[in-house]
Amino acid sequence: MIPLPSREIAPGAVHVPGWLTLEEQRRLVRACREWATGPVPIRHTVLPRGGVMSVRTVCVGWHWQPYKYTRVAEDVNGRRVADFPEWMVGLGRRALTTAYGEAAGYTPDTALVNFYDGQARMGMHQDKDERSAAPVVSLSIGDDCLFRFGNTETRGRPYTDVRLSSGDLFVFGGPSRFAYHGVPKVYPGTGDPGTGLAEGRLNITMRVTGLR
Ligand code: MD3
Ligand code: FE
Repeated sequence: MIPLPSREIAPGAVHVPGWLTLEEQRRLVRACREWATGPVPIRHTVLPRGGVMSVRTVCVGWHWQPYKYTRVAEDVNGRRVADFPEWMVGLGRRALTTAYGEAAGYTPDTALVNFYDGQARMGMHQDKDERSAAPVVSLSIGDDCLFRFGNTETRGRPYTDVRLSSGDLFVFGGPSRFAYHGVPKVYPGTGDPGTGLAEGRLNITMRVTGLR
């Protein structure tokens, strides 16, 4: 096997283009479709000050709402979110092994699934609602996007722009775990319908909440 070339964008931030096979992407699309229907349906998250996120999100394991994790989706329908499946723990460990050469003790317990239509964006933010500094694993499926990876101090420069494509893996650990990041643009029509996703972009992030 020829190892896929991977690129360290910043210390602890490793991009592995084309990591998922088309078959793996198809399986993930199927799983996300199922989660999107319930027990807690996919929705646009409403922010505390009334804004509405342009991406649609469904959570597994723990429900994220700005800015906390709960088992029950009080802000949607009061149901408990779907369990975090064991096969996703395995996928998360494989991702860490690819990026860092080991996955010692990595046990993700939540996944946020974000769906982007052609107009959706995600502003620059840090992920800091987790009580753990364990790495975040990100998987992209469908249309390409422009991903902006910044610094830990400010929303602005310096940042690095990376184009993410279907099947790409990105792992954010170590000094990169609390960096600002965002998605300023999606490129409609660039995805392979063979993934099962006819349009738009799916991003799955696995995390360790540190909660129990
Ligand atoms: C860097 N999602 O769900 S994935 C998010 O494409 C989120 O849907 C974007 O930002 C998306 O919070 C970007 C890349 C990503 C995800 C989590 C990170 C980069 C990260 C956490 C820490 C540092
Ligand atoms: Fe994020």
